Amino acid sequence: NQNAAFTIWFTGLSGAGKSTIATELDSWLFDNHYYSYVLDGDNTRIGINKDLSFSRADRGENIRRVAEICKLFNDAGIICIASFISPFADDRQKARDIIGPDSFIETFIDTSIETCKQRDTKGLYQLAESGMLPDFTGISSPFDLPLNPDIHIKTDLKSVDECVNEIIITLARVKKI
Ligand code: GGZ
Repeated sequence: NQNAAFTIWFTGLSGAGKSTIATELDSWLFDNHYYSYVLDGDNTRIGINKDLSFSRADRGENIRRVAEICKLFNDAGIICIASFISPFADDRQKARDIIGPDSFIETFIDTSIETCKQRDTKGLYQLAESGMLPDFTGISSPFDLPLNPDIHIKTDLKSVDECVNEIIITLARVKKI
């Protein structure tokens, strides 16, 4: 495939479904003969970003480094699916600037905080609400709503497959995949 690679940037709360949708999209891309890679907190915060906390400044540095990695992947011809809470609008804008505006597809995985709290797969919301986990996004740290995302997926009433299909339809339109 001759088209330039790009980055699909997922933003959304913890428990919104970013990783699940990212994994399914990654597997669709593989099945359709695209090279792609998922970057998320799990594979970056244990390695290249293990010196970073969840303070305002460290989240900014987290997003900056990840954006630089996405740019390298894209240069190598690989589609990046970046799955980070990335709660601050100015960090997301900086990521767009680093990756290049034509290669950055901001995708808001929009799940209500009530749904995220109900899932609470890792018990982090409960910890945060009891005050034992400071600076937790949505509880004690802000999430700037994306005002003009390239793709807006309202997950609450949709299946994972429906969410992935919506993304693919938009990628087909704007990126000719
Ligand atoms: C938010 C936190 C926090 C705090 C630990 N705030 O749902 P998870 O558990 O598995 O994924 C979340 C992950 C968020 O890392 P990111 O690199 O995506 O965040 S950011 O973009 O804001 O830099 C969550 C877990 O780390 N986690 N503490 N205080 N999420």
